[in-house]
Amino acid sequence: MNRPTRRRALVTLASGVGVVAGSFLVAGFAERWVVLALARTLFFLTPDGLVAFGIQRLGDLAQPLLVVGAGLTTVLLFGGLAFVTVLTGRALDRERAETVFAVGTVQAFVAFALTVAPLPALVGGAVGAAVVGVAGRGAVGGVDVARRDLLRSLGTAAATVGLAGVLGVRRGAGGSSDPKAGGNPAKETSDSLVRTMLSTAEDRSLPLADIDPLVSERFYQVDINPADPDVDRETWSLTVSGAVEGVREYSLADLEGRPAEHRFVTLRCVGDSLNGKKLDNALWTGVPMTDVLEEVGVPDDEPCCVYVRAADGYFQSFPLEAMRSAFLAYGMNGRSLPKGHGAPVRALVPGHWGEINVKWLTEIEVVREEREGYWEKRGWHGTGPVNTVAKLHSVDASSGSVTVGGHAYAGTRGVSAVEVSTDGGESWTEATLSERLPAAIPADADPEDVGGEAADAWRMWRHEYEATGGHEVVVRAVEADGTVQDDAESKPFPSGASGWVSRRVAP
Ligand SMILES: Nc1nc2c(c(=O)[nH]1)N[C@H]1C(S)=C(S)[C@@H](COP(=O)(O)O)O[C@H]1N2
Ligand SMILES: [Mo]
Repeated sequence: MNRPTRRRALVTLASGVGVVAGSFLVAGFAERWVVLALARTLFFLTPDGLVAFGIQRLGDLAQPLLVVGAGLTTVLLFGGLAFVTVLTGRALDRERAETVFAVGTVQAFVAFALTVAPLPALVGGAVGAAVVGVAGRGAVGGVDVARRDLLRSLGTAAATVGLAGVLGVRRGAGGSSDPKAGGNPAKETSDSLVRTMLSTAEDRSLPLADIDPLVSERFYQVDINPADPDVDRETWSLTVSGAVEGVREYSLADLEGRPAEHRFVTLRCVGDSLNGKKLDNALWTGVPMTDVLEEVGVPDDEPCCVYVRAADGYFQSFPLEAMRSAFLAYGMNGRSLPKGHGAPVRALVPGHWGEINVKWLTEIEVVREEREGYWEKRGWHGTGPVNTVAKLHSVDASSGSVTVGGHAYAGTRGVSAVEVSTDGGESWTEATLSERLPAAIPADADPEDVGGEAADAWRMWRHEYEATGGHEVVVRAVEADGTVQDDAESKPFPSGASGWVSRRVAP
């Protein structure tokens, strides 16, 4: 490549960067951003087998890598378009202004084809054209491409990237109206019943270093797409159809107008590693699914299953029996359901792996045969009940004695004890266990009525002891019926991690 061509290639590559940054200025980190639109397209074109392999191999890195890969591909794509347009302009002996305009038009057109969003596409094309435009005659028409042409282009592209970066940080740092599931919600909500529930959870949490109390401060998030879908609360609806006596469609107002309840429910992802952190608990507000199923009428010959769809293209199928005990949640910790956790409405299915707790829910179809869900098509088996686990996330050896602790969860089987061994599994002691969280309660109940026991919530455990040398701590949960957690070890893929968590502790 001679020098002018090399410089011209760099100018047009900078133009590709300009498109990416310009589109981000308007779209933000959403599907309307060219990079995520391309990521989505690439993801859909990738065979399911390869996706499954990638996710197993890369785990939590898969999604960031996909975004970075799509980002580079987008820059190359729009840079390439600009390069070809500039060469064509030169060959046809076009005016400089004409070529610059053509660059922007081609880029905006292709961006629109990818995103189907006019504004991010237009702004992307405009910045792409500007980056080429500022370069001067040489880069577009003439033979010589001066150094300053290149510098101007790179400077313009870099400035747009900087602006997009600042805007992105602003948006991320509370610029959005979306409430995050963090902080101390008990102090913010005006609902006295919710406040009572949340402060009960706070009071029952065990004092342990480095871990969340009984209501998670940061609730994990697992999604098939890098960006959450934008679902309009006003036009959103949930259709319940299939093998039912009468198909019905519910608006958010319909659901919010029904008798509601508050429930503590814990979620765990089937992809969570044995001592991983994809296990969290919240207080949810919504309506029991039984009420809805009664209303649509399920025939007596009992269809086996449901098939559920969501606004992000996600789908799952699981037993109708599990759906009967489910909950349609539109609130979380006293606020409306955050976008990242499925706004406006998600399903919560007690005791089952996270994946069937479908977010951004739009359709429930009662069906007579089991179908494959999104993850099942990719080799997972995560539609059943969770495995029992006792996590070990808190180790504090800063004062004379050692304190270990964590959360334990057994789905609807319930945790009745956690046993700890500090000698690698030779001998076992019962740990201190947090009191059970209170049971589900109607939203119009009196705060005095808070009581009973949550059917599907984790507990915290804590154990303090004296130790001198390094040693192996092992923990296991005991279910409510006395069953000791299985010690057989398995990896998360395909049906969830199992085994006893153990960790070396050196005081
Ligand atoms: N629509 C939709 N629902 C979804 C998912 C998704 O990608 N799309 N992910 C599922 C998975 S794998 C899990 S573990 C839980 C996680 O819920 P959370 O993100 O609120 O923690 O949501 C489930 N529901
Ligand atoms: Mo999951």
